[in-house]
Amino acid sequence: MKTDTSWWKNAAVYEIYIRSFFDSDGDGIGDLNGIRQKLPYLSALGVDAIWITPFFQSPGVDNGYDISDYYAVDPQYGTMEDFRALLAEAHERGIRIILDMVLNHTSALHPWFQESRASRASRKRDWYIWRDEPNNWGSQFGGSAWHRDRETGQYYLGLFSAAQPDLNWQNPQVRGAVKDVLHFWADMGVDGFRLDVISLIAKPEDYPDGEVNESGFADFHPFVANNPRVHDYLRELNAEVFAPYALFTVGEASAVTLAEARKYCAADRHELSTVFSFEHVGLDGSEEYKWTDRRIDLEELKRVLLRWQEGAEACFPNALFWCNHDQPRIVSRLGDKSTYRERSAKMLAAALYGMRGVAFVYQGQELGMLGGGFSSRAELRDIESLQGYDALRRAGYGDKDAMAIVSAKTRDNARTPMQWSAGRNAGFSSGEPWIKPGENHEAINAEEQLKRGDSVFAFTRELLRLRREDPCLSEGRLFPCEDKPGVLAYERRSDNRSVLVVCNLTAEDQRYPCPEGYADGRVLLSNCPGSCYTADGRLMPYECAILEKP
Ligand code: TEU
Repeated sequence: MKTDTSWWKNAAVYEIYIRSFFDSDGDGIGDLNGIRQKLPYLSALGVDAIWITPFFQSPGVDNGYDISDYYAVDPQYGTMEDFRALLAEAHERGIRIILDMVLNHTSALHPWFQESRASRASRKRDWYIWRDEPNNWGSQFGGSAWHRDRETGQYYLGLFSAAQPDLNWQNPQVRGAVKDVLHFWADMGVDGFRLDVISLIAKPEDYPDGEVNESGFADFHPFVANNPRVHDYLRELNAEVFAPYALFTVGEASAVTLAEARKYCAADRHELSTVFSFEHVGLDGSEEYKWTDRRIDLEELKRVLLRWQEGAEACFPNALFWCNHDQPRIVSRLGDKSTYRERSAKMLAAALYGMRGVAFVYQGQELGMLGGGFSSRAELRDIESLQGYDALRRAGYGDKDAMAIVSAKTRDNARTPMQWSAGRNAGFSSGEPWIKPGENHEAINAEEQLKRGDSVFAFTRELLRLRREDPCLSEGRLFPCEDKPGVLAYERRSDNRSVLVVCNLTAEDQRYPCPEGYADGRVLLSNCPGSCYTADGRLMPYECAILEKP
């Protein structure tokens, strides 16, 4: 039994999208040995843990989020021996490993589903969700959420796609099978799980029609997300797996409110360590219907971030993230893509990781990587984006307009190869990469940034060090400072110290007089060396500073 249960409370967890991280064998696809080779890089950045996206056997319709064998490593990512070697070497370096478990659904090729669909009388029929008639819910990746099975004449629920049938968690045999999977990996020594769309596992008793939106279907989230039974299921997993192994768990909680998040995360409820909520990144509407040109409003963003800090405070550490493998890159979204790229990338890091919680850094974010700049359908790889593009075309958009919308929002933005060097394929692979590398890798890459003291990498490393070593930044309560449009400012206070985080979120100068007591403050971190902010209260475009009260 492990005893260290609190290592994660202000940890830095680095997300690796395995397919795009580093290809060790030249097949154009990242792999486990690729991750192992880059452990020194991750140690240099100073991360406490890595979360690796699914590398289990899968037909790859959703790049591994459609698992056909939870006990096998997909050969394109390596072997079980490779994984054991990675685990051992990471642990030697003090880096923990978090696995990404997709338990809401399996692949349609999983033997459980194959058996379930074989006949209405199958012993595993009830392992999935079958109905005679569909309702009007749409699936996340396009079309109906109900998929007709020709052989048996019924419809099965696949909230994401037909290739990803939803498991029926109400069936105790299903929960037993899920726990077996978790035990298997926990026994091997992994340190935690990221639980894919865990807020969706408990389905409602009935399946009422909803209000139809731009997609031509109704959004299923209001009916499925956070069904009260999800908490029973999580308590069961916690008692039998998470607690006995002292595992860190982060649940991906689509459509979670703060009140719901408290239920998932409060220590006395024994469910999860923390949850990803999407309210801040969903301010452009992407959680409801993604394919519009709506953008995130900065003032709303500030309110949401601060509300989650305040609301989580006494209860659980927030999961702090800007980016993941489903979200467009944050500099492309909220920062400046040209003149102030590095400065805005650093400011965005300080704004978020200055807050209380677990810091999640997505691969390439520490370099200020940008989105993919996709210009044609042929360049897209993601099932959601391909279906989104086709739906826009059917709705009457021309190719250029449809591509403009899809290019800004596609998940492929996050999935272009990690930019290791200015060389061929950004140093990601000696073969043909499965997705096109970012055109900007000559300017934005790890090799170049590692040589430079003022890089985004160096800034991120320093920020993570401060979070680790400064009790005020790890434990201190957060107090928002006076509000001014375009500026995010808050104080962190511990018993005898106070630290100010002040950020100009805009490309314009801002006047924000230095809050009382900080005019002579020591600069712990700044993205504008030589700035006169404490003296004149002027913040340059995207300037940020972390100051310690004397
Ligand atoms: O994502 C859940 C999900 O709904 C995302 O599609 C997300 O909300 C959306 O992209 C934001 O606009 C998880 C995984 O992270 C994703 O990669 C999988 O495709 C999905 O579950 C299905 O397993």
